[in-house]
Amino acid sequence: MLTLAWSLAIGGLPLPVGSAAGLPRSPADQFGEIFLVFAGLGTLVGIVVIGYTLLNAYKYRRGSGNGEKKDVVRPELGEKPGGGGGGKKLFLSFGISAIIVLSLIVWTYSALLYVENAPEEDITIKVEGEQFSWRFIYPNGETTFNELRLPKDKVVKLEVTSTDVFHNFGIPDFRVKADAIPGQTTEKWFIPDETGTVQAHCYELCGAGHSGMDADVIVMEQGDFEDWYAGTGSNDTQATVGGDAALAGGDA
Ligand SMILES: [Cu+2]
Repeated sequence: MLTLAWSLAIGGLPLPVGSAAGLPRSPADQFGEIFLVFAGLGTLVGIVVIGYTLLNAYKYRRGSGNGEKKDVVRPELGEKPGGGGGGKKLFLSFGISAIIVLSLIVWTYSALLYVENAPEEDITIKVEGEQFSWRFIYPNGETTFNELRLPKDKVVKLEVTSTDVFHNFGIPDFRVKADAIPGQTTEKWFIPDETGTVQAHCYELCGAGHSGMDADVIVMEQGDFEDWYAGTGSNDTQATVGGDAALAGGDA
């Protein structure tokens, strides 16, 4: 109960539910919020601890007259110190710490569960890593190399894999990162919320050309994207064949 009250109290954080615009909250928003809460609480705890330390260092400085009462019974050598209020302070500080830590675990876990449970996607794009480039395959078979076009404010699902060695596909601006492993598919979802071009990189050392294994991620207005996508239907078969040919020729 206390845990829940606390998690609701931290900055009045919204629980992970849909945003006002009808779009689900994006993983980038979730991660940003987790970072802010941890950075904020860390700073707060730091200020309290360092502030209290400095306050006492000043209060009990030499010559201040504090802490020098003559009637205090000090323990003799080998004797257990008395006092301490029956451990109330200790109990309180442990209690508060436990509530904070447990609340953070519950809240962070629920936020990450939300990211794990992908909503209904608007478009699914296959991503294939191959030394040393990225191949993007759209639902209509259209295949592009090192260039990923996306519609703004749509739920995008990526199915990431590799045709040779381990790679890792990441778009830092959208907080997306997915292992690209041969024979496996890693799914990731996100919502591109700004038009423009950002970069995707490979995040797994995969060979001599790893550092140049980048791709342009071009986020377009929905209308522009639909126009572009409609124009790609004609080379449907060609694109698929091209993709297969490139796949077969991958080892050459
Ligand atoms: Cu790489």
